[in-house]
Amino acid sequence: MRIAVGQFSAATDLRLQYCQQLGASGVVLNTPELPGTRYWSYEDLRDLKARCERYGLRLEAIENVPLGFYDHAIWGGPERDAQIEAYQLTIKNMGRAGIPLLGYHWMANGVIRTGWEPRGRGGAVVSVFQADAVKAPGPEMPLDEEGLWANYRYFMEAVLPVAEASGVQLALHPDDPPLPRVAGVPRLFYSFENFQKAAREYPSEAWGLDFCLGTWSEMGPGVLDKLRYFVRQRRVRYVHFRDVRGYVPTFEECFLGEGNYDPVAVMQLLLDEGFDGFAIDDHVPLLVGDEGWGERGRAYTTGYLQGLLTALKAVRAH
Ligand SMILES: [Mn+2]
Repeated sequence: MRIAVGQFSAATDLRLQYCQQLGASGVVLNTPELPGTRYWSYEDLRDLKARCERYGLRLEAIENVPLGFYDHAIWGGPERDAQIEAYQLTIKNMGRAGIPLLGYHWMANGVIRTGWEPRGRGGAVVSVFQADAVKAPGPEMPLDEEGLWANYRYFMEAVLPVAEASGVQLALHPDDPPLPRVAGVPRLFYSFENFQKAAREYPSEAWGLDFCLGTWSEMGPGVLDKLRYFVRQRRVRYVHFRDVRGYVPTFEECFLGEGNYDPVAVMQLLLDEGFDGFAIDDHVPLLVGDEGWGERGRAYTTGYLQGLLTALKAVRAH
């Protein structure tokens, strides 16, 4: 098990140097800034990986292609087949470039928050969600949960075999916020039951999870049991370490250890179960002086995880 740093899209020298300074084992690029309006080329992916490696960082995963690469696949639009073909090409090119993991989600309208407010410790700025404050109803979606399932199956049937043949694993992030419908748009991966159902349908090694502790904990109590269930099934490819206070329909993000779960118990569980993937930061509270990506909040989170992992390993070695 190792600690990487993620949630950035431009692999600049300064950013990679910063990750190296934090002592990260690797990085996850989130929707990397690469040329291409439908798919990413082998050459660009190969060069991206080489850039990271020049800083001693493993490119652990790419998280999310632009939503415009596969939005029609999610809601069943006219470009669906063309998008799926291009998505297959991205997977093949990732495999050829030696990038083993592609994170994705199945949200037609993405992550939704109703505010960023100084509600964290000492006035740290955190994201907030209140279902009754969701404004601007999304576009009318002639779609329901069954339709989302059907589109998901259609997509998986097309991309899973390509992922298997390419040596690439797919890692599914839960819908955030995990509600059956947000801003008038239906959702699919908002419950343990729906994840279980998908896991049963896809026994493939290429079907895995980006287990976002924040989002999973927003669903309600018992996040440790859900994590243990999927870790034991060898489905968890990596973990988003982010803490949240409260459950849907109302929650706010917070510093690790202040929210819905005990980070020590989570790390202990991962070690006990022999988890051999990695953990990364996710959203982080913004500290004084932070803006944008939040270097200070990320350094805090990454150091916290590294210290926790180091301490628990040392205790086990005795
Ligand atoms: Mn997440």
